[in-house]
Amino acid sequence: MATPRPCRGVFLLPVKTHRLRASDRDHGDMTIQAQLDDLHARAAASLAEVVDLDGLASWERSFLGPKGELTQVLRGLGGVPAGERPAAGRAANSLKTELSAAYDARARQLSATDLERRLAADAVDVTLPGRAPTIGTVHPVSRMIDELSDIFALMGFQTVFGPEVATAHYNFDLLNIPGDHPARDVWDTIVVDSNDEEIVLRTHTSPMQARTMEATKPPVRVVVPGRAYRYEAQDASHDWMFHQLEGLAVDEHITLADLKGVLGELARQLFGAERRVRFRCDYFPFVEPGVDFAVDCAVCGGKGCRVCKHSGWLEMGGAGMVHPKVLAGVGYDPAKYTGFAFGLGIERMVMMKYGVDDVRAFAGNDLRFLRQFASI
Ligand code: FA5
Repeated sequence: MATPRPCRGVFLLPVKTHRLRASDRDHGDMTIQAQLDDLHARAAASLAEVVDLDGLASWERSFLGPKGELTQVLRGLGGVPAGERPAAGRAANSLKTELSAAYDARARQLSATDLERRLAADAVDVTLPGRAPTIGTVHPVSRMIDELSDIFALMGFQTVFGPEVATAHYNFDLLNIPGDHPARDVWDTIVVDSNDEEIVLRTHTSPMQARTMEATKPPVRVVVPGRAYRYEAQDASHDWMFHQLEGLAVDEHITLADLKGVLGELARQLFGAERRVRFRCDYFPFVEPGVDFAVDCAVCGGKGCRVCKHSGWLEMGGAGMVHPKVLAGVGYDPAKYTGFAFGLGIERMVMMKYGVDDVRAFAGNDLRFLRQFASI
C-alpha cells in the first residue's frame, strides 16, 4: 500500500491506480480514475480552507452529500463496462471512506476549537474582586433623627410623630400666637389652600406641644422629629423644607436649669465634651423666658466660616420655659405644672457633625453628596 501523503494538514490516501476507461462521456475524455484523482485533490484543498463548522457543512454538501460530486460519480458507475465496474466501485468507495474520515477528523477539530473559543469567551475570572451591589443607605438627616431619639431615650424622652399639615389653631393659636399677633409674620407660612388660611404646612414642630398635652396628662417627656416648611429664601443655612426636633417636658418643679442640663448633655453626646454651648435670651411667644441655644461651630472651630456666618457659633434652635398661657390652653394647671420646650434644627446638627457647609445639599438629590455618608 502506498504511503499516506499529507495534504495541507489532512492525510488523504492516494486512490488505487487501476486504469479505468471513461465510459461515462459526461466527463469528457477523463477516465473515472482521473475524475476521482481530480475530485480528491479539490476536496483536500477545499477542506484545508474550511475554518468553521458552517464551512465544513457546506464542504460536506459539495462533496459527500446526496447532491455532492462523489455521490454523482458513484451513481454514474452503472455506465462503466461490467468488467471494470468492480475496480471503479472500489476506488470510488475508498475515496468516499477517506473523505468521510477526513470530514470526521476536521469536525472534531473544529468542534474542539469552537468549544475552546466559547469557554474562553464565557470564562469567569474567580480571582477578580466581586462587583459591589449598589444599595441605598439611610439619609444623613434620618440617621441624625435616629441618633437624637437614642440620646433622648436615655434621658427619659419618648419619640412621637405628628402631621405635617396643621391648622393655624395648633401651629399658632395654641402657641400663644393669635391671628393679629405680629409674631405670625416671623414664620413665613405656606398655606395649603389659598382660600383657607387656616390650613398650613407646619412652620415648625411646635404644634405637637399642644397636641401631645391634649392627649396626655403630666408628666410629659417627648421629642418630635419631623419636617417643617417655610416660605423662605434659600441660602447656605436656610432651606424652604427642613427638619426640626421638638422637645417638651412638663411636670411639677421643672426649671430652666433642667433645660440647660438636657441641652448641654445633648451637645456633649453629639459633638464631644470639648464643644461649648451658649444660651442667650430670645423671644418666642410660647415660652417665658425664651432662649436661643447655640454650639461653637465645629466646621471652623469657632473661628468663623460660611456655615456659622463668621460668628463662630451655630444656632441650633430656640427653647424656653413653656408659657403659662400654653399650659392653660390645653387644660394644665400652670400653678402646679411647669415645663420646658425646645425646637432644634436637625440639618444644622448634621452640618456641624460632618462639616457640611450648605443645607441645600440634603434635599438636592446629588448622589455624590449622599454616598459620602454610606461608609460612615
Ligand atoms: C422655632 O421654630 C421654634 N418653634 C423653636 C422653639 C420651640 C422655641 C420650642 C421655643 C420652644 P426657629 O424659627 O428659630 O424656632 O427655628 C428653630 C431652628 O430650626 C433654627 O435654630 C434652625 O436650626 C432651624 N431652622 C429654622 N429655619 C430653618 C431653615 N429655613 N432651614 C434650615 N433650618 C432652619
